[in-house]
Amino acid sequence: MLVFASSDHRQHHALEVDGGRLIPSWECPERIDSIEAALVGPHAFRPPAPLDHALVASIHDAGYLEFLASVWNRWVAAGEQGEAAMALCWPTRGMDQERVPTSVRGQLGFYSFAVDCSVTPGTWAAVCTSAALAQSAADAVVEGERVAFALCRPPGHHATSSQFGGYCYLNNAAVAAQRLLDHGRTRVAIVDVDYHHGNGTQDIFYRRDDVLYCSVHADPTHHFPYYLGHADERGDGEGVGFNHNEPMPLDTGFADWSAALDRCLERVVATGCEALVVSLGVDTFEGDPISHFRLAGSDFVAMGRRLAAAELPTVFVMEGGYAVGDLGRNVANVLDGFEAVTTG
Ligand code: Q9C
Ligand code: ZN
Repeated sequence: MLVFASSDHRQHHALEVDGGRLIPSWECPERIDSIEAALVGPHAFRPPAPLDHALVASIHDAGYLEFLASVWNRWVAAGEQGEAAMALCWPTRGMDQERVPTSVRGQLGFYSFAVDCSVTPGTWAAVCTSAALAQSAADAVVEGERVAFALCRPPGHHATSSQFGGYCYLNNAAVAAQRLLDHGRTRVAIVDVDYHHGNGTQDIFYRRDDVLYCSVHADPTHHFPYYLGHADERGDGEGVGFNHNEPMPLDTGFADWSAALDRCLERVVATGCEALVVSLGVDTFEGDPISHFRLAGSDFVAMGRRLAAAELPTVFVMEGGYAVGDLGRNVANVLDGFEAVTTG
């Protein structure tokens, strides 16, 4: 399989607040080392093409992009201390959610939704390359590849058009889907198999009927991102019927999980999608340190087989997965399962 990858992700190594402590983020550079080590050999690595900033601007708010590009330098210029720029206050109920603050601290809250996500000196460079990987994998599929894999880091599915959070800054899956639409596909499906609901992806496409968003994830009643991802969220306006959520309980194993995936894939077929973007998180793994599903390593092979059975040109975009020691094998299993179907 074609794998789009870059070492630029190393420039991003953030901090997060977890359990009342400031720790190095679970979303760490070693994740990519694990995946690259498992994919080298049978898979062909390619660097990304330069990022098409107009493509990113069709997904994200102009003010947000300007903020992300400049926030680190502004943080330093404001005399702030420490290794990372982090938000401490957000415009929630009862506050003004329209007026953009002028201060860097005010803007950090305005343009984010969770304290698990901070900005470091190399964050902007890393997130641009991550989005470029998704763009390049989509281009490979446009040019006729059956499947391509974007080894994105940081991940993207929690990023909304104007907010970072959940380790995500730019929405790589949305970039890939939009690229496929811009090159002639009339309807694209995003199937999100990450443990967490992709609130950003859902929100970006919620009022549109050209992108079907389907997700199997931990019930937001109890799990991050808490405030989106319920089964009754089906789309709005033109987008009614083009959003499909499968919230699952704690300790869900592959039998129930894969039945939910199959319901998603039935929606993909029923809505006439011409291409598939998979938001590939493997934090559904039983050994994941921050998640609570029970998928075994071998289940990821079966996952890949089921995704291939949709018989659509497919772009895999890397999302979560934090069991660093097993991460590479779990990802390789998905790709191997997919290729076992497509190459007979
Ligand atoms: N105790 C993705 O998988 N909260 N993001 C973690 C840890 C945020 C996960 C708290 C989890 C975000 C792409
Ligand atoms: Zn996740």
